[in-house]
This record gives sequence, structure tokens and C-alpha cells, in this order.
Amino acid sequence: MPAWISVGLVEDSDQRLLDLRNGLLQRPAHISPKFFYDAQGCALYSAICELAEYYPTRTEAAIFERHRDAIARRLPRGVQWVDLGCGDGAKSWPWLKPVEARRWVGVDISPEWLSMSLQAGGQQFVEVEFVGVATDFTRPLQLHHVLGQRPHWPRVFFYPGSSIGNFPPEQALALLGSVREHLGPEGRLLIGIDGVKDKAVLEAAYDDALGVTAAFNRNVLRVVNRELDADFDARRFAHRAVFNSRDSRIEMHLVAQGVQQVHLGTDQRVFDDGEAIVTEYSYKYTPESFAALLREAGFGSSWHWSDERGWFHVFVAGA
Ligand code: AVJ
Repeated sequence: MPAWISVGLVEDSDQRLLDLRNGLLQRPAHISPKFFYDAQGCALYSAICELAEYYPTRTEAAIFERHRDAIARRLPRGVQWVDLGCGDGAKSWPWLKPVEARRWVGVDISPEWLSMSLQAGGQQFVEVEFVGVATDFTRPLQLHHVLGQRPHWPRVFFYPGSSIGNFPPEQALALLGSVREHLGPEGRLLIGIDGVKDKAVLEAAYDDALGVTAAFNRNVLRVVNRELDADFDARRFAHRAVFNSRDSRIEMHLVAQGVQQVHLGTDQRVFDDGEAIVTEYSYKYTPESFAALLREAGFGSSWHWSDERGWFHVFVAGA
């Protein structure tokens, strides 16, 4: 039976809702991308990963497939494999044998995803210890206690999918620094990074022909309605995705189609016609800019692998 460890609810739910409400009252209004991922949002994100235009997931998978042995040679053996934002855990499984994993530590904001992945992994890898930590890593990681339970098992932090792109450089640096502090002797970070590329390719990936990403974006308004007792009309907000090359990020917006008065519980907010709510930034790096960020976060060594087109980069970093 997999152990279930829940490290408190690291973010208390009152604060979470206050932040959500305040973000919507500010100008410009914004919603943290962590609110995308209710059950409907997770399903839509899975559909995004199948889209022809959305290349990151399959490009990263191809790099992993092709270079698994070379990458694994840069990782220790007998490890605690820490999957940050594990989701269903599927991206982890092919790595557990090559690194002779003794323990899998799934970290995710969603307890539902965690219990799914613990179940799935526990059945497939009977010799491996399975632990789940329900937390939100928009704040510093607090895994010293859990990882310290197995003091001699080296740690590999796995952060695939270019999810770090959701954080502005400042916060990305803080998260990387926090991972760096958890590494211990021989520890490594294995991370996937989406590359800077042609603007048209980037924008198509975030504004696909079938409108799946638009649905994913607008779904967040249903989440807000539920969480804040609000009355957004999702049909009256349009999806927009633009690449801001100065800041090297995709920006996703929801743009009001006509003036709209929205109740947020007991508050009210009027959106002008054409006013945008910022729902997500997705930062893109070059191999050089990401290597520099790793150095700044205190990593002394790094290696990387890319696909032929140079669209996506996989890094291993160590102390
Ligand atoms: C899950 C953060 C990696 O930024 O590409 C996909 C989320 N948003 N399409 C990304 C997302 C719109 C995705 N990450």
C-alpha cells in the first residue's frame, strides 16, 4: 500500500480565494493559471497535448525517448524520484528503472491526481515506495522532512513539460533555488524547457484551430464562478494568445466582448469593452538564457538535450 503523506494544505484556502478575488479587482485584472486545473480543465489540458499545433508535450517526449540513456547517465542511482506537478504520474514511470528508483514522491496541487498516480505507480512498481505530497509550489518547497526520511537515497527532482514557464523569471529563480536547497549530495534536477521560436509557431500552439485552448482558457471563468460565487458569462469573453518577444512570453488573455458587470460574491467589477483579463504567461527560454538562470539559482553544472528543430530543451542540473 502506498503511503499517503499530505503536507498540510500548504496554502490555506481562504488566502487562495482572497488572492483570486483581489486579482480580479486589480487593473489589469488577472487570474493565476493554477485555477485552470479543475476536472474539466485537466481534461481540456490533456486534449491540448494531443493537438497538432501544441508541440511541447510530444517534442519533450521524443527527447526523453531518444536520449533516455544519456540523460540517465547524468543521474544518480537508487534514488528518491520527486515528481513536481506529477499529474497522473505517467511521465515518471519510464525513468524509474533506469535510475533504479527506490522511492517516488509525487507533489501536486490536486489530491485527486495524487491518489490516481499513487495507485497507478504502486501497482506497476511493487518494490518502490510511493509517497504523495499535496501542495502548491508557488511558494518555497517544504520537502526536507519527507525526503529526510530516507537520508541516504539521492534525490532527483523531475519537473517536465516546461511548467516552470508559468512563473515570471523572479519566481522561477526562487523555485529553482528552492530545489537547489533540497538537492543534497549527488542530487539532480531534470527539467523541460520550451524554447524561443518563430512567433507564428508559438501563437498557433496557444490558439489552435479547433478552439481547444480557447475552451481551456474560458473554463477558468467557470472555476471562478464556483469558487467566488461570481457570475461571469464565459460566452462574452474571447480567447487571445500573443507572443510578447520583449519579455519572451506567450500571454493568454480573456477579452471582454462588450461592457460587462460581474458580481464577485458581494463585490462588483465592471469590465470595459475590450478589457483583458490576464490568465497565463508562458515564458520561453533559449538554452543560454535557461543555463544562466540555473547558474543564478546556484547550480554549478548543467547538461542539455534538444530536438532537431531546437524547439524544446531538456536540462539536467547539479550542485
Ligand atoms: C502546463 C504550463 C506547460 O504553458 O504550455 C497550454 C499550459 N496553456 N496551453 C503551457 C498551457 C495553454 C502549459 N503548461
